[in-house]
Order: sequence, then structure tokens, then C-alpha cells
Amino acid sequence: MRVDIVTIFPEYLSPLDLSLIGRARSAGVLEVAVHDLRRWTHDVHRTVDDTPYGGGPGMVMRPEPWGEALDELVPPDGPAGGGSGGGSGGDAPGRLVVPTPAGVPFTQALAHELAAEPRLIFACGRYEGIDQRVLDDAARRMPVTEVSLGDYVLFGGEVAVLVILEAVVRLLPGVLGNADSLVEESHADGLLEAPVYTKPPTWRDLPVPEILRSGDHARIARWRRDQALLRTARRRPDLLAGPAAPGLDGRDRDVLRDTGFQISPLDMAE
Ligand code: JAH
Repeated sequence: MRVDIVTIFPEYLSPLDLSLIGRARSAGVLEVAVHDLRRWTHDVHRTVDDTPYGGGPGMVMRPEPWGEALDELVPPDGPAGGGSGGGSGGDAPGRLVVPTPAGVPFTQALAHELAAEPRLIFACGRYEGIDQRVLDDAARRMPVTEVSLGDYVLFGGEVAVLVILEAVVRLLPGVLGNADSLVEESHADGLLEAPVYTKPPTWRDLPVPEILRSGDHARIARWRRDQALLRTARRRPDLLAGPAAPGLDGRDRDVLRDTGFQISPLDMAE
């Protein structure tokens, strides 16, 4: 996979040189280029922002440097031959990803979608965001996805890009071992995970739940399922509500009912 990141703070992306992402880059699974947006400014002050039309607080990122940056990274007339038929990730148009609190929620499903792209281009906004026309113009050439990591506001999109790449790169073939891929499957049931423990069996007077040391794998599986259900009901009741609710069997419903958790009639219908 080829990744281009455009930002006014290239040094913010230095964690990409480290750890597992750094290793994926060394292994050739991942190619990352970080670009300073100011390279595409022409005034002496290398200005990237201006006041918002319509008034209001803060500043907005000017469209011109962004337009020139994206023109260089993804030429408007496409790779030789036109269209999107180009060869490797290097000249495929790929997808433009723009972190913003106004985006669609970033989920594991979206991480899988992005991991299937040959090329990703990230645009890191600052201030109140990027002039919308930059995204509208880019959308004439490539899919554009505005992505939110949650309902909070950062100084800019750089750290959000680090988060998104952590989630995406670990899904690339050859980055994780097979054992880890299986862990991934177990997250797919839509519940929070049960708590985990390792040695020693007692630490600071706190014992590991005895059932986990019993060797009774059926009871352990049921205990973990119950813990997952209780955690999810308490911390993320939204995951148990609505049509996207995880498949709950009769025993699951009994466990939840015993705790006083109200399963909506809509979910009970299934
Ligand atoms: C803030 C541009 N949902 C996390 C998130 C992502 C991006 C931004 N904030 C929060 C952001 C300012 C300018 C992007």
C-alpha cells in the first residue's frame, strides 16, 4: 500500500517511523510519504489560512495550496491512458481520507475497506478545517471520505491519521501473524472483550478469577461471554440496541435480564 500524507506539521507524523508501522515500511508492505503543505504556497509568508466566508470564529484552510498539492499527487487527467487503470499503488488514484469531527464514524469495517485500497492520501486539516471546494474538486478524480474518530475536537487531523493508519496497517497481509488474525475474528461479534489476566495468580492481594485457572474450557468460554455482555451493557449499551445488535441467544438475554438491562422489543423480535 502507498500512503501520502499532506500536513503543515510533517514532524507530527514521525511516529510512523517507529514500531510495527516502521517495520511494515522496512518490509516493503507499506510506502509512506509525508508532504509539507507549505511547499505548495507561493507568498513570502507561505500562508495556508484565511478568514471564513459568512463570518464566525477562527480561520479556514485556503483552497489553492491544497489544490496544487492534490494535483501533483493525483494528476487531474489521471495516469497515462487516462482514467484509473494505472498499475501499482504509486499511480492509482486511491482514496482521499480527511479526518474531521464532521466525518462518518471510523469503524473496524471502514479500516478493512481502507486496507483494501492500493493507495491512500490523507489531508490533515488545522484551524476550522479545509475549504469544502478542495474536497469537492478532489471528488471529481477519486473517492473522498471524511472520517471522524469520535465526538471531540483536536487541534488538527494529524493524530487522527496516526490512529487510522494503526488500524489499517495491522490489517495488511504480512504485517501480523496468523494468530493475531484470529484475535481479529473474535472482535467481530460486536461486544466488548472480557477482562484479561496473566501471571502471577495473585498480585497485590488481587487474585485472577479462579474459573480462568480451572482448565474447564466450556465454563471459561461462558464466563468470558457473560463478562463481555455485562461490560457492553454497562459501558456501550448502544452496541446492544438497534438492528445492528450482535446476535444474542436465549442464554445471553437471560444474563442481561438478570442485570436489569432492558433489551428493546425490536431486538427481541429476532
Ligand atoms: C480538528 C481539522 N474525530 C477526531 C478528530 C479528527 C479531526 C479533527 N478533530 C477531531 C480536526 C481541527 C481541524 C480536523
